[in-house]
Amino acid sequence: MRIPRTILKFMLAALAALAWSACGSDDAGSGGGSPGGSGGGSPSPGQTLMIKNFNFQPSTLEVPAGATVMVKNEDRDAHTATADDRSFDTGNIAGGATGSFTAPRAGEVRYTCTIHPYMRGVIRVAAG
Ligand SMILES: [Cu+2]
Repeated sequence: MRIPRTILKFMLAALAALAWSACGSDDAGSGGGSPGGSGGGSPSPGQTLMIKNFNFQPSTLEVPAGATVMVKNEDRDAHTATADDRSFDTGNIAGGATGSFTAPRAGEVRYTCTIHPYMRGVIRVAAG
């Protein structure tokens, strides 16, 4: 059986195109893969502060500098988490609501609830 030359040429071209595009997509796949998927997405539990029964939990929280710390108020009363040095302040967080603040520069920061000044907590901010 004889295949006409034009069809043969066409098939070769198609094959070449196929191989080329396959190679191209393979390149994109291996080149574009970023290392590690561990850093993405939701904040770790370590960066969530809970307020429960007029207590900050944990009473000492360790977070990296610049991290967003979620503050979950599980009481019915409003609370704040306000740094003694004012380096952060959530403002009023209504009962059942969640606020947040950005962890300041590295160091230990004492904070309080401005509505209930006997509520005390510490965050330890790690460098980086
Ligand atoms: Cu309070």
